[in-house]
Amino acid sequence: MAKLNPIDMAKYVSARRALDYVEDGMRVGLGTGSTAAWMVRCLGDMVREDGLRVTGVPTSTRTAELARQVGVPIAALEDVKWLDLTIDGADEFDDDLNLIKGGGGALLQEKIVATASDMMVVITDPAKHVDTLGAFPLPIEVIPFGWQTTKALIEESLVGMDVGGRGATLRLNRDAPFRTDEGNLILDLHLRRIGNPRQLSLVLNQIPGVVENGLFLDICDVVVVGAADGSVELR
Ligand code: ABF
Repeated sequence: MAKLNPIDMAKYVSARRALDYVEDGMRVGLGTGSTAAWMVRCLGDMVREDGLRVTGVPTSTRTAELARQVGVPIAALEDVKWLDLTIDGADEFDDDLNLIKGGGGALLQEKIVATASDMMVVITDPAKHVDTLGAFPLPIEVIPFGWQTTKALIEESLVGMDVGGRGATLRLNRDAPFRTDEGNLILDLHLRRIGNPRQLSLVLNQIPGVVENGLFLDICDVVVVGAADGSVELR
């Protein structure tokens, strides 16, 4: 392999280490994002070169396409029903292994697949670690019908919440008209700090029009932190 730049090296070593959890015959959730893409490519090598037998369940159409390209057999979650392991990236993680995910717009399938797994392993790098979640804008998936009304209801729900305080902004995803694989929209909630993620997640998901949010709480079992020097830390 050609020498990797520091960012790709960190992604590669975390992805490669996470694959140590994959055993022959496993049903594996395949995450979305650039770090997860390294994992899918390495998994393809293991299938082609080592004869590893796995069934991959992609969390986005782009991951499904990459899996096909590299030779990872895939199936729909409807057909597999439950998974042994999911390996996915993240936008932020804290010391409780709670995550913000969804910067890539795949949070709904990612959360369904990760929840339907015996184990979730997150692959990431030191820059994603935070003491308190919220520096990364929280993606919220909403249906297109009346999304501006849903946005107003979300803003109202923040009153009195333990979040970043004044200046919090909510806007349609920067790639608007960004559509998820399900045809929904992503709103980015710029809170800077989320003091009570559990409370916020429950409140958000009660709002009609909100499909899901990017807070992954009590789902992740292991965070594999890759570094540019090729070292790996497990949390
Ligand atoms: C995906 O991985 C998304 O939920 C998250 O936004 C992304 C992180 O992407 P990358 O690995 O490219 O930083 O699971």
